[in-house]
Amino acid sequence: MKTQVIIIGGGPSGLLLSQLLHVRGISSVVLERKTKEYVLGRIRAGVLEQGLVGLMEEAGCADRMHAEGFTHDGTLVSYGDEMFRIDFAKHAGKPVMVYGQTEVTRDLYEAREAVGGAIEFNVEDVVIHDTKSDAPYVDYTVRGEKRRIEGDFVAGCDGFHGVSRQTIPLDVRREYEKFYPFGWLGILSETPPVNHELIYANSERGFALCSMRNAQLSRYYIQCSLSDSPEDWTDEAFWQELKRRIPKEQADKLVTGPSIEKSIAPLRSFVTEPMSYGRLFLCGDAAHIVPPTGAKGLNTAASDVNYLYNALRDFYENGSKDGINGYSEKALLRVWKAERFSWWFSSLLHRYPDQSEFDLKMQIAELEFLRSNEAAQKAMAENYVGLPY
Ligand code: RFL
Ligand code: PHB
Repeated sequence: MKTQVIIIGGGPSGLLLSQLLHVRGISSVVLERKTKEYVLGRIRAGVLEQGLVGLMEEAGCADRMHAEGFTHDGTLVSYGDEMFRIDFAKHAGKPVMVYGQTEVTRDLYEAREAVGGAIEFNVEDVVIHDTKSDAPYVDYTVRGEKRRIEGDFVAGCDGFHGVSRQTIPLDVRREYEKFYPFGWLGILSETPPVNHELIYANSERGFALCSMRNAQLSRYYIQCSLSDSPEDWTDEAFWQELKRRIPKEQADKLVTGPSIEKSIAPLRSFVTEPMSYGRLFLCGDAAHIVPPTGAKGLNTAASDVNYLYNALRDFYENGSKDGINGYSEKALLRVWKAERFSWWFSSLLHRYPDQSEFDLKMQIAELEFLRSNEAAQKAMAENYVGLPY
């Protein structure tokens, strides 16, 4: 089999890239390790930057998002019973879109299927070859049958546990990593959200986040111990703990109900450099991970896709290699800024086991500075809605 761009991974990065290339007449094949149902079963991101919304529009996949998504002009930040709002519209001139990653992925799958886009599911044993040449190829297995696909380029969109990053030799690759000594316990429940905007809460008992998917579907998170498992937490215990971590005024109006999903995610910051090796280009979680505080994971994946898509267009439409040669450097500049913001916002809101009394005072001073200083609010808002591509 032959194509122009071989895409490893059928998550949001791989599907978005594939659909954008299709719009420009560039062919691709997506190789996905799991089934479509499995990919759509993962409950993940919920907040989209305008950059990603724009890419979905360019890909011709934004109609349902515009019909069903919610525009948010600000977010609330609380500490104890204190609460203040960061106004995105005022300070950054842009809103964010609340629309689940599951729905983004579903829309992209539908668009790929509608035009007969090639996606191979259940692929195993993916091995990427010859990315330093002009003719890379990928070997893989489907239901025991060995297959090979040849292309001009390989896009590694296979997430943190994929093979693409590992294809870059260790003497070329440099990895930067930070672990956080806690996780997020998240639940999805068919209840109306406690507030029409998100609430990021710092409390003595640890972080909490009130988010949503729509008017009848809420997503809540609480900071938990890394040794906890979701089964340790009954729904009742979760709601009780959440109520203790958000301002009383909010806790009193929280509508609780049975969870329909409950999971724990560890928090980590991770970046690999470079993000390309010959004709292999890494996008999204394959190259970097952020802690979810600040909602930058999917959005940073989208900005990588934006740079790679434009670089490939420039190659096929104008014969220019400047974009593909500059991809890694350009993508990393923005990646590190998203890493900084996610690390800063995480540090501001969580309880760390080794925090001293002094450290706690610093957190509160920083929160009060943010609450009272317009320049700090502007910096926060600009980062949250997304730095320019
Ligand atoms: P994905 O989504 O992991 O998709 C990679 C795909 O590659 C497949 N794969 C392979 N395929 C073929 N061969 C192999 N060897 C393969 N190995 C893996 C996998 O099956 C999978 O389908 O990566 P991608 O596309 O780069 O997308 C990244 C996003 O999923 C991720 O950054 C976000 O979900 C992070 N994130 C959030 N991001 C935001 O922008 N806003 C948010 O509000 C937000 N909230 C979150 C989040 C992530 C969370 N968790 C669970 C990590 C909340 C949570 C709780
Ligand atoms: C979510 O709705 O899942 C969500 C929202 C904001 C975040 C992280 C996750 O910062």
